[in-house]
Amino acid sequence: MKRLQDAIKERILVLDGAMGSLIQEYHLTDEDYLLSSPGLSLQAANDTDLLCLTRPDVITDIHERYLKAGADIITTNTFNAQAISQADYHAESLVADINRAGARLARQAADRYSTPERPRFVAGSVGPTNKACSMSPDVADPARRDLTYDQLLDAYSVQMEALMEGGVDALLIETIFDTLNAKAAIAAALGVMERTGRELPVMLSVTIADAAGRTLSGQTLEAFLASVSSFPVFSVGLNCSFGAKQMLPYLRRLAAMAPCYVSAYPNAGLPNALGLYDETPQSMAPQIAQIVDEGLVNIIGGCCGTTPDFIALYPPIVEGRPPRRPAAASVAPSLLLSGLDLFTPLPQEPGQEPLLNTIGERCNVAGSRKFLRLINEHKYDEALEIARKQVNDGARVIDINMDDALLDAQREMVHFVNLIAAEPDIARVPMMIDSSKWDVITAALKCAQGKCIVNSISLKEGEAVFLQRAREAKRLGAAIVVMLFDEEGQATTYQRRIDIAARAYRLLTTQADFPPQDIIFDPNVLAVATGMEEHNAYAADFIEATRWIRQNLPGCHVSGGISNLSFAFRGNNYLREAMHAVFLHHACRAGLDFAIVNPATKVTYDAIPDDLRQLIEDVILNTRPDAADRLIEASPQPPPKEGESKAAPVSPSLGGGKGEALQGGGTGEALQQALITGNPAGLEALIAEALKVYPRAVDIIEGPLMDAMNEVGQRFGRGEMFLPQVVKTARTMKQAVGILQPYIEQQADSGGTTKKKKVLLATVKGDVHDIGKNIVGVVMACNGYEVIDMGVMVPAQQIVDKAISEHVDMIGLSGLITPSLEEMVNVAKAMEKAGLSIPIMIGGATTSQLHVALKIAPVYGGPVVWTKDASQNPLVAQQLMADADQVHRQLDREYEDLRQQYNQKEQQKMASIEEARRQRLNLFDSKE
Ligand code: THG
Repeated sequence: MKRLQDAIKERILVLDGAMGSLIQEYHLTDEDYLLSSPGLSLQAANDTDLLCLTRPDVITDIHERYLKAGADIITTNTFNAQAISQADYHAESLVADINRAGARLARQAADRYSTPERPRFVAGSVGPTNKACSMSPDVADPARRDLTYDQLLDAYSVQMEALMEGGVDALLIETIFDTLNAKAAIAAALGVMERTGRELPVMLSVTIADAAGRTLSGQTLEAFLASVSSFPVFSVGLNCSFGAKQMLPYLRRLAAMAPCYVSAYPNAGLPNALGLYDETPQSMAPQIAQIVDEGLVNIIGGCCGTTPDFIALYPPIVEGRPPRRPAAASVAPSLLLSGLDLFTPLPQEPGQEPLLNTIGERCNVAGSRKFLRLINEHKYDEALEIARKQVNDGARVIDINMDDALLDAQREMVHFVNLIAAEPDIARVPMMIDSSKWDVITAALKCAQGKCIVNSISLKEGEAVFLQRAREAKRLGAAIVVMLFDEEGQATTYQRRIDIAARAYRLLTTQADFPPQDIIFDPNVLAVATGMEEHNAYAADFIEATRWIRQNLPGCHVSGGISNLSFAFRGNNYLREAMHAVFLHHACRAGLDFAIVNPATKVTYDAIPDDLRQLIEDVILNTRPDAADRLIEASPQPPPKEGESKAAPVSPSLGGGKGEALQGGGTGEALQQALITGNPAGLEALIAEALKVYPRAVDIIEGPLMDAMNEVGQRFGRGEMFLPQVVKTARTMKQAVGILQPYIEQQADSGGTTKKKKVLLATVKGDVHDIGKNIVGVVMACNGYEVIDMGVMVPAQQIVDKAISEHVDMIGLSGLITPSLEEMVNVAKAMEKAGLSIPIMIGGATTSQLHVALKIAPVYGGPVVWTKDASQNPLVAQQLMADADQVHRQLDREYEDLRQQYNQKEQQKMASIEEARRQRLNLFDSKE
């Protein structure tokens, strides 16, 4: 027997007409519905799907009338047969039976009318349910949802499995009014097929809700198509709501774009004032003929108000007509994304200035203090304003990230994504769901009707996890960012970047059947001009890797988080923006087509003064080894605007305040000056002087040198010094310690303590970021510590074992992503269990003193110190080595205060949120 997939290539197929209007002709009574199931509510007398069980003769008769009329495909009487709709009738337990019976009745009827030349097919009817998954049922509470994706997925899975058991040839997901409901239905279909090992065509049919051609949930047809573009869809079409005439313009749009077969089954016109349909079979036929003549469809049929008399006129219309060919199979498919509107990447014209698809970075609790504060204080209206402003500033996609140690990231993400759905001017653009927690990403995707971008997956945890997440993202209808990490860690060189990209591409396209156009590689934008030579080639290598990826991995895209580039210059926004502009100028020409940026950025490449642009270009393109120094030296400030006086540049001069630091007179001061400016010239002489003043060489380190480092740390904290300057000072410190070393050793022989203290450093399990940790390593080594660096992704037990076998004096734990915070707690617990009490230093972007106080310190008996940045480590270490107990006691007091303050604030916060809620409710009450 020929399959549906073959028949549709040969001719236009006719689908049956309405079921409901025919059932009325049989004048059924309540008993007809309730016959076999006495437990049902009387309401069930409206539940026509029940007739599959109670009056199979009626349903069979209707199927046969449509088959006689010439329908090639008949649809089962199961439109509402899932647990969500059936709950209204207390008939949830009958769902599987209804669908199995419904499918069998249609199957038997179709088989009776099938001939080898003209097989008849059964499409299992799957309606949208009576609830919308992406809309709130309550205007006062836009984030509320009465139905979740997972509930829908479960309900549809039961329905579809039973339909398949009953023998349908295809699953028809119809009258789609909310794309999120449809995505759940498609995922259910794919899931059931995977479990049962049987594949069936999935047919989609959308209903348009307004004159603007949008669905009830607000998407344009094009946006809808983008939302389902990840799925293997057999056909897509329109049904219900409109008559054929009104449907025509939308059908043209659909047919122009749909990469699959197209169907249409319009109503018998628009319902009149009495809810009846005015079209007759004779008035309808010419309208159907026009649709067919224009070559728009592969399947044509009828919806509300149509009867076998209508359908009988359709076969002659399609007879001999060539079926429509799916659109544009010849051109390479493009990345399609959507919010309420369609997103396609901006066209890159050869010879023209490349166009960048900007992704707004500001809705990120890790990247914006303001956004973090607003989310923390539940000021969602203001948080939404940040999203809105980005869209107004030209963001084509918005990135959303709720990864913060003290937030319930999943709850906040779901809440925010749901809130955005109620803001059409924000929801029109696609979302990029940014989290290092996979569960947060999937939870967010289950709230979005548009096609989102997952940010991100990587090979960090190996191929199996990578592929599994890619498949899950695809099943949820999303495109993906692939960060160039592997089991070894982050790719920081050109070669590692392209090797990992090639491997990821091969795996995705061959093992996960992932569409190349839905892959966005992120070759890691890393901070340059940090003062570490190893970082000099980061930007240039990113650009070259981008070029290679675009030339060698067809179809895919490249993106990056641009603001990372200039982290070394925090505090100098003008310079940061100028660096971003120069970087983008070159990266775009190499093929970068997406970028996560601040869309409000004003500095453009052309507006940067030539000399400054040259300095920045030297850094970005890594053209000379002293590029970073020259840029730092220039300490660029924005060109003065008219009427404004130029801000005084910040210069690292040593200025008063720290009287104590000046102990040792002029010598100490000069030595400090040398350290703070990172200028090693004359260091030997200065130390020789100091050795005359200070009794012991160690005193010089513990006195003026440490004070200088302290001052550096504070200035860095105030934004008066940049990271490269800090690293430079650490290098000078190292030289100073090197000069002092022989003296210390000599004096140690006469009783001093000189054995180098050992510090163990590790980036915790699950995290591969090590740039910060490596800087700490350099700074600590410069300060005379023996550093044992265990690298990245280090399991807790290995840290404990190493600490014991090496008799280390302290441990530094590093991590950048939020899950690392939990892992740090694990490490502390493992250390406690092993009976250790050596100090732990905690550092990394998402770490905080509050998190240490709330979560880490309480599980460990030794001191746990949070270090704000690498400049702090030597100071903290020195204090710890001098008197750990005293530090510990002080920390305990500080942490206890923090915990109390936090608990108080939380209580106040909850109280004020509760109060706001009460006021809102009052508002609505009084409106009524
Ligand atoms: N690749 C991918 N995703 C990413 C990144 C990436 N997501 C996060 C990040 N990197 C991109 N987003 C930001 C957001 C803000 C900043 C940097 C990157 C930033 N913020 C300022 C700061 O920290 O100095 C502003 C601080 C404030 O306003 O409070 O620089 O690389 N796939």
